[in-house]
Amino acid sequence: MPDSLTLALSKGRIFKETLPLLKAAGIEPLDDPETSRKLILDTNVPDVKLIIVRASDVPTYVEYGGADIGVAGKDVLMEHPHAELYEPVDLNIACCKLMTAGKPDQSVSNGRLKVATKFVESTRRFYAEKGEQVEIIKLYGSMELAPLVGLADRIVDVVDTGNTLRANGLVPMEHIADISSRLVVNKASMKMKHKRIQTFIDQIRNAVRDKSND
Ligand code: PRT
Ligand code: MG
Repeated sequence: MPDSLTLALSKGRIFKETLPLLKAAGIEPLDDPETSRKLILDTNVPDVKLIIVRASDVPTYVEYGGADIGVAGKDVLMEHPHAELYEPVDLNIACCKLMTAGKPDQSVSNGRLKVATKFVESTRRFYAEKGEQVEIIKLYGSMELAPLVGLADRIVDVVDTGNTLRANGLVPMEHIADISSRLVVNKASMKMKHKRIQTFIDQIRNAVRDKSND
């Protein structure tokens, strides 16, 4: 179908916080990804489908046209600095901060700081801008563990309440970036389905604005 739409979302907080915005655009999924095993969800609009992908895979699906539109955290987008994507709307959802953290008592040993993170690109850029040489250790999750077992001096992770850091005896240190989720759009889709996608973008933008005026 020439003007059908496929939207890529991740389960969890992004899905939950995107739902009310989709609803304002007249789109409601017919299944709940938390209970269904389906990865393609039909919606009340016959030619609009949702695909459920890993948060960090959303830019890839949208860039290569596996989906026309997606919702991705700015933290994830900053790891794909050369992705060919439009980023038309800041959805102001799933907000958090990208930060460095470490043990409170730690005096930095001489030699290079070891920094464990899944955000390698942002971490590299942050320390490069400070002119500090660091060794970056790539992890895929549970970064908080790394300083506790001596794998790293610091971590770079997204922080919301800070409870996870506190529970592991770590403290937030430097603020790297404010993070929220963004609408991203495939460039070819934007050309080929311009009217349909522009209408969707306008509806989402209005829903974000209405929410902030509540
Ligand atoms: O789970 P998966 O590996 O597939 O990906 P993901 O963990 O990146 O996905 P998900 O769904 O957890 O997060 C999606 C997006 O939500 C991220 O890309 C961020 O943009 C945004 N977001 C907002 C957060 C948080 N808040 C957040 N608190 N992502 C992760 N967290 C983690 C945080 O790192 C900590 O481990 O949640 C934990 C609790 O945070 P505190 O500070 O409240 O304790
Ligand atoms: Mg997660």
